[in-house]
Amino acid sequence: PSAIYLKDYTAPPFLIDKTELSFDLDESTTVVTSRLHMRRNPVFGASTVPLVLDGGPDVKLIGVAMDDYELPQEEYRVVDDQLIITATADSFVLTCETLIEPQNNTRLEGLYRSSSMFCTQCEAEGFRHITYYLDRPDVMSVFTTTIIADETRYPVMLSNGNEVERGKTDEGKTVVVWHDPFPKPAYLFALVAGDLAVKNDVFITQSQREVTLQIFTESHNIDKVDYAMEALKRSMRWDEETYGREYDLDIFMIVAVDDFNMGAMENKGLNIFNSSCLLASPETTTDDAYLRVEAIVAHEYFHNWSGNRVTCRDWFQLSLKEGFTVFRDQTFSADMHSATVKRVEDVSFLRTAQFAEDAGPMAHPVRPASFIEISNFYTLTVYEKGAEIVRMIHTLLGEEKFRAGSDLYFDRHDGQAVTCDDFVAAMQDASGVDLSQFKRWYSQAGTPKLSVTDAFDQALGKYCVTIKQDTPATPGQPTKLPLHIPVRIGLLDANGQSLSSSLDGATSEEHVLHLTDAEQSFEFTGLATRPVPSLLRGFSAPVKLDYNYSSQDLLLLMSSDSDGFNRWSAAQQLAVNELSQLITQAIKGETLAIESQLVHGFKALLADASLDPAMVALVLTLPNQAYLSEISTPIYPAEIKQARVYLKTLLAEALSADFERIYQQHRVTEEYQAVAEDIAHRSLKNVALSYWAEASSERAQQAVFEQFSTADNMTDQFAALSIAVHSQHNQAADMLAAFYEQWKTEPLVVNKWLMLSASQDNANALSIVKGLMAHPAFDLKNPNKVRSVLGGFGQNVAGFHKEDGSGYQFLADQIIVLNKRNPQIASRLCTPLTRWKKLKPELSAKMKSELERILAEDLSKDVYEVITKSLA
Ligand code: HT7
Ligand code: ZN
Repeated sequence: PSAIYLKDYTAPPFLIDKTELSFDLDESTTVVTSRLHMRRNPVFGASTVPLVLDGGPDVKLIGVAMDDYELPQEEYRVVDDQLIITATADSFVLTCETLIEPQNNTRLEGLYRSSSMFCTQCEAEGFRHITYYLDRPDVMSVFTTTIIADETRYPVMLSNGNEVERGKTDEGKTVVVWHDPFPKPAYLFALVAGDLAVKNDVFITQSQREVTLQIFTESHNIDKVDYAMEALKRSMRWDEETYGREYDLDIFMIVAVDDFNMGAMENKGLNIFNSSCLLASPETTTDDAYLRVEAIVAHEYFHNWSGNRVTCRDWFQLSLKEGFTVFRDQTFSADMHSATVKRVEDVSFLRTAQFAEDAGPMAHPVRPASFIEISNFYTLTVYEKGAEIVRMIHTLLGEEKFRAGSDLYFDRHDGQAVTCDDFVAAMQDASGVDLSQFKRWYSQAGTPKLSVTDAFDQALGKYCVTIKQDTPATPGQPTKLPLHIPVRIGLLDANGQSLSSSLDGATSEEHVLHLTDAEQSFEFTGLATRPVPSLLRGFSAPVKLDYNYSSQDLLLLMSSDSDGFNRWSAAQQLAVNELSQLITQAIKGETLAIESQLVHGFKALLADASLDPAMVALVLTLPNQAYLSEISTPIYPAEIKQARVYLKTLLAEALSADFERIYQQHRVTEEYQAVAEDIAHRSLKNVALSYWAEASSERAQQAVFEQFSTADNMTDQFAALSIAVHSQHNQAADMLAAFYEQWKTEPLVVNKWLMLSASQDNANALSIVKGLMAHPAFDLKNPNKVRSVLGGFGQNVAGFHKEDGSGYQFLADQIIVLNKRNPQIASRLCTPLTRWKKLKPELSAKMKSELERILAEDLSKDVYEVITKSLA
């Protein structure tokens, strides 16, 4: 397989003004007829380039006609899945008849079966698995879709836009016609047919139009969509109020499907969701999952403007819609709940997973310069770092100018397929802020490191901060240019009071530094004593920060900083410092021992009843295995785990009475509600229980078991079960078995059980995981189940990183099996193996040899790209 390059982009030689599709649905062979109203693209002038349409190996061509003249075999050819027609008029109607086999489609791209329904997934290049087409986002067309099916089995038949006709064929099949008036690329096409239940609602837009809202699921799940429906209405209102964006069709539909490669898909007027991202009920869904449902419903809805009305010119511009839409959904969730909690969660995820991607062999810019398989570029870099870029623009412009920029962007480009440069240009034109250097964020990969030093001149009351920026080399990018980085900063006195200071004539308690040079100094005046700097408040840029904070400074920031994010960040840094000492001791084979300052910090935290319990829970949460691995070179997985367990136990023993008190104080006694206040109490109570259970306390063991047995909601029941499993509770095995028995008819809960079971950290981990894959609850066709078991196993230090390499070998075996069946899922499973260069030498060699073993197979483009780049 070969790469394609952004620099080679050219406009499409042909356009498709109208697309008429007809599907005669059948599980084994569906007949697809397309009538494409095409013309040569005028930007090419008089051209004779042939017409080349994209298809797939699973599309069987029956016949081609041009303006109703059936083309003889010699007038077209199919080469490498492309249909090539040499002689065409300047404008014509092309008719194609193709056959596809939905029930044999295990890739879950194009048209496929999930349970007893038909559904589609066309982003990025799935439409070509349905029929021959110009399958690229800059070809936008008005679609009319006819669905023909047996109504007794498929009473619900949906596509984009509005239903405009319904009738019967001579054979008694039902015919439904849908028309979408908004031109769209093929990746936004959708079709669903099945025996589905529906929940109806309405939304009145700001201009008083009535929009019908419908959520479809299989009938046994329809009682779990109320939360998603409310979240949808909140999202629609928020987008009107925050961005002035109103929904444009008369109907908005969402369908839940069980088999789906990703979370959800924003098809115009007909979103399709992985059921795990839509369904919610107190008994079966945890607080985290409720919040995820709300965020994903919002994300897909927001795409109606940032993605559908204004779409991407080409797939290199993916972050144009994804980065912006993630930023929009993050802000929405922050507005609905606690902004600080949301920011901590988002940053924690970014620093753990995106930073690791940026430091690995698949590192790429937010706007990649090349790819072999675009599905591999739906990454944390494109999504999460892309959102950070939009957030930095927001910081640089301020709220009002940012809104002016987004208004200009939507007005200027409505109905167009555009680039990241167009987005930045709109922001710059509307605000007058120069973003020319800032644009480097889109093209430079790697996480910049800021090294900060400071000096205080007592006589002049002057405090000088010097910041050096450095972005490490990444594949294909050996050297980097300085970026324009907004650094939000505040200063504290020794008592933790916020200090006012002057910088470049502006006096304030907080400043935004514009770091543009490789090294730059900033002078703050008007200070009586040496301050403690609170750097990078709110994580104002996606960078690594290096400043030599003392433990005293960190304790001060942790207790007193007016920036909630930095209070959390200081606690994390203190924990990282202590864990690093312990990891070093473990690597040297020494007995672990530490004089922990965190004990004092936590003690004060637990005594302060005025704090937001959700924030306290986050501060108490030690940096996880993945984050500690990201900041370690080389990685010693077992020693990191040992250090974490040691520190957690030390804190648990020292503060056992405090954790017990907090556990009792924060029990929510009212009926379950997924609202911020209750979520906050549950999170603190369960973090407290997880510590208390680490202390050798009979009462704690009992509390875990009691919570597991009596909980009336999944958050508490699953928290107790996880604590039991991870703290080696003597009833853990019985509890796991009881949990499965209780929930075996609820697939989404069974997935949680699969994941927890696979993550059990013990010597038999591998045989447990093999047993899970042979369990009747497992299904290799279902990505959620594969992700649960293999994802859980990936977090299992003892099992996955077993010294003999058997964990790596097992994962490689699964990748080889899935490579042909579902290339997208197989490729994502490779991620843990791509970190081989960072592991300690003995493990590194074993991982590498598994990558080489995979490479010897006949690989899909998806897996080939990840494996070759990892081995390069
Ligand atoms: N825009 C959607 C991306 C997506 C996708 C991509 C590749 C393969 C399968 C997929 N399913 C959905 C989801 C989103 O970001 O909103
Ligand atoms: Zn998206």
